[in-house]
Amino acid sequence: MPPIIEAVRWDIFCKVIDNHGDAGVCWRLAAELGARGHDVRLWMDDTAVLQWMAPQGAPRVEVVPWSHAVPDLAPGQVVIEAFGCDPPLSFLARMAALATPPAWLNLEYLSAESYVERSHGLPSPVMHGPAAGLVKHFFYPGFTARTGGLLRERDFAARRAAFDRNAWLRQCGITPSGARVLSLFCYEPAALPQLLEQLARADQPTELLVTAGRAAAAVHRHAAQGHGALRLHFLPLLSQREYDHLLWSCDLNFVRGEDSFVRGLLAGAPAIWQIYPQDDDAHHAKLEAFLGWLQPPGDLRDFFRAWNGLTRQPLPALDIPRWAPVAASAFDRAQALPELVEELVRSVAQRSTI
Ligand code: TRH
Repeated sequence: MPPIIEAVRWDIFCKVIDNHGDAGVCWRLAAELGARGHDVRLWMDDTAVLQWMAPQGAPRVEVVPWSHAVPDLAPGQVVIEAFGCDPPLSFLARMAALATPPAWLNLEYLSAESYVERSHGLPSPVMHGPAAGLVKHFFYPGFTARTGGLLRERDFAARRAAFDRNAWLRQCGITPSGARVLSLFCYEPAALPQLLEQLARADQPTELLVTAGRAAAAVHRHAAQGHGALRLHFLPLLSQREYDHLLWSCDLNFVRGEDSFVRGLLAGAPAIWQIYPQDDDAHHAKLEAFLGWLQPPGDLRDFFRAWNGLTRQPLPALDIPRWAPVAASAFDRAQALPELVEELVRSVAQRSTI
């Protein structure tokens, strides 16, 4: 049995590049470490997003504004650098000066690609700068037993079991009826007008809950109001907890980026992923790798590809009853993956004398 570390202090560094994913992943990790008894300092260069994402804060988590004037704080026993964001030089110097430097992990992006298993846990010796001589290690979330897995809060199942879907939907002005309920969190997919048209023309009515920000702006550009069988609801920015409630309430969720994508999988209903687009089209291989893991039927695979602009084929018709068992199986498999916080703690314990 690998050694398990006692509760220690973690420093998590997060730079907000764009969108909400960097902050979303780091906040979720910090809050879950706090819930498990660890003390966490979350260093963020832009904390504004937390006002709506986590207005309630979290026990044992202190947010440290990360600006040019770096606070003079002694490093904790573990340093997490999220997505290669380069902690401040003065902090690295303090790490190197310690008799027992902190365990240092670079938390990477989630992918189902095969390089993840190869790269997970690899050392990256630091050759230059104030941290020269220290070694950081890569930590990759992923979809196999040989990766860092996915984050699942310890209280996830209990929260889910206590959740009242109908009451939550009523708050949004939706009374349970024969309509299917969908949520939309996306960038600006070229196929969005097709989706709206498909829903408007369908035999079955649809309540579409549109998240605030880019998704709402994109829908506004194409359909200020719903028509035909489509009813639109524009949501405010939700806290992460409320966003889970949205996902748990819907028959199908459109998700994007990384964190909402994982939450969509864990919600257990079909989740259509818009992957974060990259200039060199690296996201194409990333999407295909995930489809390899999901093993969807042909029309669902085609839907993913068309939604992400990998093909110009028309969007297939949404077929929630047929896609639901695929989502249920993905949920079971996601539950069986390593749990990310446990894996982080385990990997720190293996590499340090803490
Ligand atoms: O916002 P994103 O597109 O973030 C992206 C990706 O993470 C991408 O990989 C990264 O490189 C880029 O940012 C910089 O999607 P993501 O990852 O799903 O993050 C959204 C977060 O916002 C997630 O934690 C859920 C949360 N959220 C809320 O808390 N309330 C809301 O109302 C909504 C819509 C989302």
